[in-house]
Amino acid sequence: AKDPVRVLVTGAAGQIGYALVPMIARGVMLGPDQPVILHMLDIPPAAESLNGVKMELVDAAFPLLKGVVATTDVVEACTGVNIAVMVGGFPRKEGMERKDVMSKNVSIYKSQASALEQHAAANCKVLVVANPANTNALILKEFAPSIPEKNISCLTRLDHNRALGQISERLSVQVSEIKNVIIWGNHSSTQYPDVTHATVKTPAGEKPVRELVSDDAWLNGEFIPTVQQRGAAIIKARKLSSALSAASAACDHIRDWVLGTPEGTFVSMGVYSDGSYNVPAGLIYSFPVTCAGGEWKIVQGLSIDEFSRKKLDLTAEELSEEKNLAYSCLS
Ligand code: NAX
Repeated sequence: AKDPVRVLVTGAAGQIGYALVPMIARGVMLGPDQPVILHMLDIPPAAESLNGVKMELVDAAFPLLKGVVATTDVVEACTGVNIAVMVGGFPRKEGMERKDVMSKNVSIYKSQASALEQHAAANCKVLVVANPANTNALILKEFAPSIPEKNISCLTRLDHNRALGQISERLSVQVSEIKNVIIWGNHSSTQYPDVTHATVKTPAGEKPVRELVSDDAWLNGEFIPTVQQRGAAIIKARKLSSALSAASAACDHIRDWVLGTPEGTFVSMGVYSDGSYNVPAGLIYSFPVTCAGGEWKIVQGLSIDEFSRKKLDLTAEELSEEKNLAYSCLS
């Protein structure tokens, strides 16, 4: 039998946490033969509720779940973890300035970076979900200099999956037949959902999405803001933000990173830019990646037309601004 993998979920008493921990305990994230030990962190006001989640995990009697650590102590939470899913953060409340929210999250991610750096297992993989996800991941990277940058990422897989969902509905094809959509940039409304390289498996072979949809006005028009603003549409409908889809996407992200992407398929991950596609180096930016042997690699050589170029640059500009704002909160 395999040794258990320790998975940290911060903000585990929150909405996404409540949807995510049972998925991890059932093997959705790491596979049906991989035992896990869950580490759940939240803040003291949520301690009782966190303990309630722990009680439910016990009651669910998950065969793969070999232990649960539920704590408000960052060091205890981070000790020995192999995977860290950072869902905890300070939410933007009505009337709050962007800078104030940024400042709260910068201080959270700065201190959690140090705890991970000092206490997590060597080669721990980190996924930041909490918003502003890209910039929180960047702060975590900066304040955990001994964690290799290839081990730090942020979640844009939900946006990626939303794009697959929209194409699936439009073409009335199964989502499993569609691949290689791309989310470029920030997990925000400036992200660029790109279908230029996406294909659909049909009885007549693989066809480009652009050929099958054939309505460029829809692909370059409505489709893009629908994906960009899907989070807001969910809030409007549910009066709560996306949770089950975010949890599911976090599992997809880690599963593909650890176990690999299928041959010829790429997925979107927010990762440290090396300057690929002329995206400024030093930002955490969502790129198309393939994964093998536990490592991601940015897909190279995709053509970028003028329409796409503008959109890649716009979201990079927003990320540079966020980065500056985050740094201004440090001083
Ligand atoms: P909730 O407010 O339900 O849960 C957040 C939890 O984090 C709370 O239990 C809170 O007590 C805890 N927390 C706060 N500060 C903490 C700290 N310093 N250490 C540990 N825990 C802490 O929010 P939820 O709906 O679960 O969303 C969580 C985060 O995910 C938010 O930042 C949200 O904006 C972000 N999202 C990111 C998405 C993505 O695709 N990247 C999509 C979904 C979601 O909007």
